[in-house]
Amino acid sequence: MDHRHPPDADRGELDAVVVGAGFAGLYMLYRLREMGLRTRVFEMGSDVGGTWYWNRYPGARCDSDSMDYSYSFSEELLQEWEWTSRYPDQAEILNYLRHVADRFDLRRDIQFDTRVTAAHFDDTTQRWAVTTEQGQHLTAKYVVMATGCLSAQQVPQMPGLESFRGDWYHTGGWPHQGVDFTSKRVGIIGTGSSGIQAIPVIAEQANHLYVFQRTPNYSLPARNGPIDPERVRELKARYVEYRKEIRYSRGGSGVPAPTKSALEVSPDERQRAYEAAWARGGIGFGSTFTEMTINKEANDIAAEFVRSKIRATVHDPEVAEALCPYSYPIGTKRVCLDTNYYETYNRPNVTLVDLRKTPIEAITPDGLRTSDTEYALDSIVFATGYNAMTGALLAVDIRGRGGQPLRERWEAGPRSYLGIGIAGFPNLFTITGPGSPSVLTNMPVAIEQHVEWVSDCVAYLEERCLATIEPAPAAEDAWVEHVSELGNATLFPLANSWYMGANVPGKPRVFMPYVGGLGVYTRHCEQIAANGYEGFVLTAG
Ligand code: NA7
Repeated sequence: MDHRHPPDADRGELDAVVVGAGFAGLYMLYRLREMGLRTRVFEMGSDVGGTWYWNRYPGARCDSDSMDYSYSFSEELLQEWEWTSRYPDQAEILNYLRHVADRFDLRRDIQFDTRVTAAHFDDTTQRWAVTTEQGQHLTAKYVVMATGCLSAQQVPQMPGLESFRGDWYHTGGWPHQGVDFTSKRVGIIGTGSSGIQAIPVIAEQANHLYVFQRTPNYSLPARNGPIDPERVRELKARYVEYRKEIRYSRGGSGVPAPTKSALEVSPDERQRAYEAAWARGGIGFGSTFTEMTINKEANDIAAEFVRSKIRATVHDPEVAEALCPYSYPIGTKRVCLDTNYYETYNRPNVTLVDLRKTPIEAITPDGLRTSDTEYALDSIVFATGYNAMTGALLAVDIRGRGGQPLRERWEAGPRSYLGIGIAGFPNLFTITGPGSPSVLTNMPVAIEQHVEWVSDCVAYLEERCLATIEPAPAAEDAWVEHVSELGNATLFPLANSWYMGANVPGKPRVFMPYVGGLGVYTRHCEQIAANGYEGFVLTAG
């Protein structure tokens, strides 16, 4: 069967439309279909996978432990799936998601190569009218935006890009056939997680790699390798239970919660603990001590430890210094995990260009010009990130009650109750939307929690023959206030990060994720549901 055209493609009346077929959309479809709802998923890509469909750049790999980076709703799936490395790479995760789609026969309700352009709520019929780029018009009682937090690519407006005679790529839209950089002069712009993963791999292939760095990042060694069979056995012996436990953890992963403050132990003990975390590798470094992201003094110690490692790794002291981050506290931008990132600057074919000293002026037909040099390049890689958390939602023309555009509603920053619902936008749900723990957690775990909450909510409405649910404006205001208060009590607002919307020109500066932890948040959501969807307004049919 041609999966791009489901047999019921012409049927315009649906119970639910789901936008996106990544981790969130696939599971949402599974749950809604289980309830017997006529559901259609629209997906821009030609296959399932979301982030892992698009991000095929060299070195693309997950920063979460593979044993935590999967669905937990099916025990058979949990037990049977075998990961090969400590952190799964892009191809392996994509295979996993394809396997899930096939195993649960999800493809027949997914329409690929289809971008949803608009979703308008009709006050009279109380249904959503959904339009696709292909000109399809459908109606649905529910719309679930499973569009991802990091899916709207950002290619910076640089003068001259259209004149460039070579090839250019964004890491989040990598050609599926791959790119051969052999004997090429390559320039990469951006040193976030994507750049830091791609740089060592491209450097091995390219004739010369120029890294154009605006802000250095804190990167920790991943220490990736084959998965430890002993750990797999141990976890699989109690996998379901373990996965339930991590839903109530702070970050949705098995990283143990710290118990001590860096400031209450001796400098020797601190050093030993950081050395041990560095040797273990992974994001656990940030959980060595309790208050890294709330106390500047504790943060400074951790940051200096990482800088000392950079200096010890990079041979040229000037390059090492340029790679050392000073301008924001560690952890307030997404910490990166790498394999040989700093070591790569010891290669003779790699040059670091510090854009703080010599900013980019233009892309030229033959390369890139900074304020003091013109670099001849065959290829340019934009590892320049995303319009995070709101970009993909606002790319769709969403209008709620009275035709109010979401773009207008969110002009001063996203406003949402729990990061799930928006006042004035009935029966519209956002999976891991702004105001939920989302990007501060291990995503599949946060996604499962949201999808299950939303499907329980839909079941509640269906069982009671209710027409709509939406947040009460007062509850939404209080949640937005709470999210912002928690964020402001941390060091996060000190960084110009994508968490703050600071990487997109003109985007309101608001700390978007909920920083209180997934466990606290999950319990709160459960309580709200148990209290008959407290803070939401429900209307009869
Ligand atoms: P990020 O983390 O947003 O990194 C983007 C990088 O691109 C960052 O170093 C930026 O520097 C740089 N950038 C962006 N625009 C420009 C311009 N105009 N000139 C020079 N440099 C620029 O995106 P990633 O794709 O690496 O990672 C996104 C998330 O995916 C990651 O956090 C993980 O959660 C997975 P800046 O820091 O803004 O100075």
